[in-house]
Amino acid sequence: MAQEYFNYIDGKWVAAASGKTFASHNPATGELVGRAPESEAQDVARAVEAAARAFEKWRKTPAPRRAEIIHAAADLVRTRKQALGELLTREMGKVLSEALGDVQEAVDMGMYMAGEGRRLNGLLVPSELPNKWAMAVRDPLGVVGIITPWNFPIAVPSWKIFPALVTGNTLVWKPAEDTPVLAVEFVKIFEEAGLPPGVLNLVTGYGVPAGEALVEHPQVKLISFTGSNEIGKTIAIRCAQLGKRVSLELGGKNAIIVLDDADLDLALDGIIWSAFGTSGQRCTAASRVIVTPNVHTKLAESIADRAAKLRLGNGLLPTTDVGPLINQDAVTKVHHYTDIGRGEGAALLVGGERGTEGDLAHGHFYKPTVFDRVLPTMRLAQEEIFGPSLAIIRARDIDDAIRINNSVNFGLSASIYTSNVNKAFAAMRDVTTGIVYINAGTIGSEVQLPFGGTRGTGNGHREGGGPPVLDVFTEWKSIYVDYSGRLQRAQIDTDSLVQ
Ligand code: UN1
Repeated sequence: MAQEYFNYIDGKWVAAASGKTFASHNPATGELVGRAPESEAQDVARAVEAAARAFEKWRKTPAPRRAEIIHAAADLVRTRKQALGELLTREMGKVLSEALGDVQEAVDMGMYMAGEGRRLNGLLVPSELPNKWAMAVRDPLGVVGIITPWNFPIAVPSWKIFPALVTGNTLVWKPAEDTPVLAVEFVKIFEEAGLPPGVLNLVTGYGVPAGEALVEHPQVKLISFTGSNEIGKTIAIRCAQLGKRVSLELGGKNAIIVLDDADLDLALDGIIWSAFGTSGQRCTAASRVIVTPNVHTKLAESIADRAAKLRLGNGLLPTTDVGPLINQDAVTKVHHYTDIGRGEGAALLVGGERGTEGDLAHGHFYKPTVFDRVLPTMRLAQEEIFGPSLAIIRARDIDDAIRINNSVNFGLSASIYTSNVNKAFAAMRDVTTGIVYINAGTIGSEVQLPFGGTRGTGNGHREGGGPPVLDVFTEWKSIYVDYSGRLQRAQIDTDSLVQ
């Protein structure tokens, strides 16, 4: 019998009201990892009601006390890092070292947000009138709904849960249907850390009906969503109609620019890591290399060479470089783009097919794929593939490269390799993505800086860290205290004050 997992509502582990469950499988082996509740609108409603009941007390709990619980949770994540990492590889597929990094990112975020419990800076500014005090504080929103992806099943939820909690919100979390067991294990940690019942609630299940019910519920004030563009757009439209705040982190089509003066070995390492790490299933993964003429041929050959040597396999094995894709649909999608690339006339250098040899036949594997002679306008160079598929594009010079970089409908991450400091600074100024790397690949954000992007990547919010994440989960409240004891009119009585 497969182990069965439960929703967490009002501090209790409960099945879906319908009793229905769905299965989570290991994408490398097909093994059953567990079964979780297939929640529907009534489960979501119970979770939202529990969160609404818990809100008054939680918002009045002093932030430093809230932060102690967050700190304890982050400590527990650290203690369980190895076990959580192994489970992460089993349920989601990424290689163990990367799975441990995913878990570590949650420790980092927890520690960072625990610190916010004694900060949560507001504003204190002079008033234009005498004997008057002017300040602004952050208020929690109330019940917030978070919907998270499978590719960073611990890190990305931590970017939302920790800041939401420290600022005094209560939450309902709907994790991706591919990684429900990890979500349960993460929530158990908050329970053990002493989070009061109802403050964090978990409902597992599918986008429709569970995620949809969360978006629709009138008591949910914010939807924070990380996932595909298509679903993000639907959520944004619905939230606009319902008058809700929505924070979106959607796709990417990230590029690494390599100029003639770059250290090519360094660039090669960054390209291989950014394109094929996590099997290309990061929002920040590099799916384009934009290279200037003198180094184009050499770089393309070296990339193809290295990509061909990457070993596919189960992420728990130390010999594996690249794990499986999340499911069969993902394999089909990546292969579809191989067909598109061929059809568009790009040159396939390596890969372009499923990995089916030996044990790979039990999982969802796709060989690291590299296309050369890709034109910036091709679909291969414009659309998010979310897999191990890399397009090499030639640019005339740095200006052309930056123009190509900025010409896609995404703007998450970009990188440039150059040994010329002037060019590096020009790129820092002119590249229009939310994250820019100099002489490093497109992946590897840290929690103390904002994470998010421009254009189709989001809607202007930043999560993942840095002080701006607090803006997602709070309302500003400006407070004026007049202690003059008489009527003082702003903008009007100020003239008489100037001598
Ligand atoms: C994501 O792909 O959704 O910069 C998150 C990185 C990681 C986070 C990626 N720190 O690749």
